[in-house]
Amino acid sequence: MELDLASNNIKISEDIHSWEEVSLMYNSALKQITTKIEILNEEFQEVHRYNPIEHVKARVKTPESIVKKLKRNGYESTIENMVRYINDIAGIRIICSFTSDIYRIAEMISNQKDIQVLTVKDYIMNPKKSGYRSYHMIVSLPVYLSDRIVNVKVEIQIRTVAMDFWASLEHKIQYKFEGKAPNHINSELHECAKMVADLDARMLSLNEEILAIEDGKK
Ligand code: 0O2
Repeated sequence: MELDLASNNIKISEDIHSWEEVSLMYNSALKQITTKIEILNEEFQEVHRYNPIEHVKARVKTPESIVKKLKRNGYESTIENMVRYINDIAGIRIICSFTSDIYRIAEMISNQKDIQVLTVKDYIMNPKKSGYRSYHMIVSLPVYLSDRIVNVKVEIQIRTVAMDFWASLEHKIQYKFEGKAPNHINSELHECAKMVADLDARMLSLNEEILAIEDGKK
């Protein structure tokens, strides 16, 4: 039997009864995707003598923050609504050095046959009003259980070290002020976001120059 937790037209109540079962599916999906990413990174290191990925963080969203997000979006707190409306119950964040690595990694992930890309939000090409920059993908992948295959959604956020530094501080600030930070803090964050974008661009061009020099020596 194949159960599709990644589709919006599902009747899951008879198949999944508890948070423990939901959590098992999402944890399994995260394990699979983490392994896939490790393999891609190791292969890249082998072929190109260079690691595009600095580090990876994976987490299953806590029931408390799922309930909060459901409430925020006007949905009742049911298992069915969690699975249907919350796209980031399983989340993985991939941190790399350069913006070019982000697109390279996104392409490598999309090319995997058993991964279906459901949506892409490119907040690098189109930063959020807050100044937030990152590349988001919602993907679906099959988890093989003893008696069924379950397609599970995972949110993948890919960003540079600098983007991650900014996003962590901004998240902390918004949490502290419950989303109503004073104007001068928001505009300072906006300025910092511009500096981060500039830093990323300059570091990338510096790296490309170094690579070109190395290539010239071969
Ligand atoms: P938390 O607490 O980090 O989990 P969707 O998830 O697609 O249904 P949304 O919010 O439209 O809904 O998706 P989007 O824009 O792709 O954002 C998803 C996640 O990206 C957020 O999850 C944050 O982790 C991160 N994010 C988005 N915008 C910002 C921002 O302005 N600043 C920071 N620091 N992070 C951001 P959650 O569930 O909102 O929050």
